[in-house]
Amino acid sequence: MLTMDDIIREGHPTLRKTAEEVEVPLTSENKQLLEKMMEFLVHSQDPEIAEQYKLRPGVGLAAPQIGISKRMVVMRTTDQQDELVEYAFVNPRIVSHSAETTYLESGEGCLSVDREVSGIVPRYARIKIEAYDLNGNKVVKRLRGFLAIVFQHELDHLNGIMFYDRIDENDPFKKPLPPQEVIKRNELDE
Ligand code: FHF
Ligand code: ZN
Repeated sequence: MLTMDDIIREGHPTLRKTAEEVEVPLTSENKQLLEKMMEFLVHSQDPEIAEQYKLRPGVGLAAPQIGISKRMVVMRTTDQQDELVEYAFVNPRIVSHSAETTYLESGEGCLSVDREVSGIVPRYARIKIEAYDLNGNKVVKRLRGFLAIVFQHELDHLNGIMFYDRIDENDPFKKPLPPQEVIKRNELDE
């Protein structure tokens, strides 16, 4: 099983690389890897197993975080109807997104970051994604809310981006402008 010892931490060069596209359908090796990644999330969310192995509870994991520079991610959390959602995505991408942005009130954390980094991490509020699943089937989904945020955090790992790269360094708590608040030029200025 995967434990925290398998997770590489910030400073490791693999976290800054662009991960490689994965061949679809998956080789049995890549399929097993995704299954092992999902098993880590299950274990990390089980209070007894997490305590026993000192796992940090995680809702997502990207292959580069275990030192494997491949475009594969897993997510496990509940949706807005409180239903359990488990996704394993290969070569995931965002095909379209809202202009509106959102962020987690409490900020983000990362299994590869052993410190608190506070600040607003702006994310698209709604995304349409394409990916392949474990069986090599193409999946198209629309995500919103926490699921959309987790997906974008995982996709960033495939592109060498850490969540704190997206925090405004001069004003970490600056709220992103909603699109409906684009500032209009005063008509009296004409
Ligand atoms: C987490 N944990 O899973 C964080 C870290 C926004 O790339 O968010 O680094 F367990 C993946 C309910 C709510 C229950 C939150 C994406 C965060 C992804 C993993 N935990 C949670 C929960 C959590 C990272 N990661 C703090 C470990
Ligand atoms: Zn992370």
